[in-house]
Amino acid sequence: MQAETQSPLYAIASQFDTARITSIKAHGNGNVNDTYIAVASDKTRYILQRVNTAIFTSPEIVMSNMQTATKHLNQCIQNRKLIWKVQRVIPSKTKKNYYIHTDGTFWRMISFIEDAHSVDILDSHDKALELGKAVGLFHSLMAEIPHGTLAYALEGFHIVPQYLQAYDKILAQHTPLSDKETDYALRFIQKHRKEAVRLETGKKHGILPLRVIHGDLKINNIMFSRANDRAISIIDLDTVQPGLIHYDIGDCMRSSCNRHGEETQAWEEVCFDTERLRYIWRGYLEHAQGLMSEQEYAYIYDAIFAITFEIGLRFFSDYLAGNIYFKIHYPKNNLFRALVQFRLGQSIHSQKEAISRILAEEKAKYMQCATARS
Ligand code: GN1
Ligand code: MG
Repeated sequence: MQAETQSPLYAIASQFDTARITSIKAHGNGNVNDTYIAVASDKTRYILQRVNTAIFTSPEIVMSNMQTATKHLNQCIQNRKLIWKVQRVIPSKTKKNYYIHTDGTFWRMISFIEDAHSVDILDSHDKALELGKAVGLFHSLMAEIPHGTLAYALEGFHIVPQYLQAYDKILAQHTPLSDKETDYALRFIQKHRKEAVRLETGKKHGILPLRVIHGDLKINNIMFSRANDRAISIIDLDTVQPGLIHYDIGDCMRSSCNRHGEETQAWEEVCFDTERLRYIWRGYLEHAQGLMSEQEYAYIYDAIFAITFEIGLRFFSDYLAGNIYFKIHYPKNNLFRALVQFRLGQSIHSQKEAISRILAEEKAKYMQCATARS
């Protein structure tokens, strides 16, 4: 115990304004930051994180965006009596919302959402509905913050043409080995690169407006109550910044409608589950149906395809570049992650009609109910 509390992590945790920290353990499976659970002598649990400053090069912006978002969410909860939990940023003893250690590393502490859990794979339609409601609620509340009040925590985030440019550059420098997996990835990117930029075209033409987005709305950032399986929080507010809500919707759908999860090596079995889509979309519309124009609705299929393509492209580019961005657990981890997304993308592409039909059906149903209610 003595040796344990001498780890530099304890010195770092002691910089935050909490009771004495008595235990620290690694937590979660984030791909960029290092995350720990710190328990204090009064039994309160906290999340202690080292922010990856090679990626978030202005971490103060991350923290100030996070505070703007959490302040607004807390006000909404109080004023509208919502059943929702928001992570609190714990101040440092010098009253900052972060601590920079003597070795230059950047740390923050946030409250732990108790009595809740996240999932990597949805096991029921009820959870899918709940997940959609959570995302819709989050978007509708964030839309009340003018996007110009937030700075960019990550420039270029989700901008597919920029990821393609970076990929072309990497490819010009490294000739990848020819094997079945790599060939599949190369061919998929080549075949679909034109379709994957549609959101950016919509943005350029003024059809898709900027709003405040989450930026990383994948399935395991949504928390469910242990008591009743209601979605009660959305965590990981690192990338709250101006963007297209389509990025979030795409990210949510690609991560939630893949029953094999993001980390499987059985990539050839991956497919996009349209029934999950139906329930998530239904839940989303319950809270957010008034947010988008008809023209914006017309880009939802494109969003699902584009973000799946984008995440695959980023994994594959990182594999080719020598795994410098995403943490890996085995040498070909990023290659297999990319293949999972590309296979999912292929499945989305081949079900375009069914996906578009489900999106339209649910929207029409919602509109009918809304009219009947009014
Ligand atoms: C990264 O670290 P994590 O899991 O919160 C990445 C997301 C990807 C995700 C894929 C800042 O998020 O964009 O969708 O991995 N975050 C950043 O699992 O690049
Ligand atoms: Mg994240």
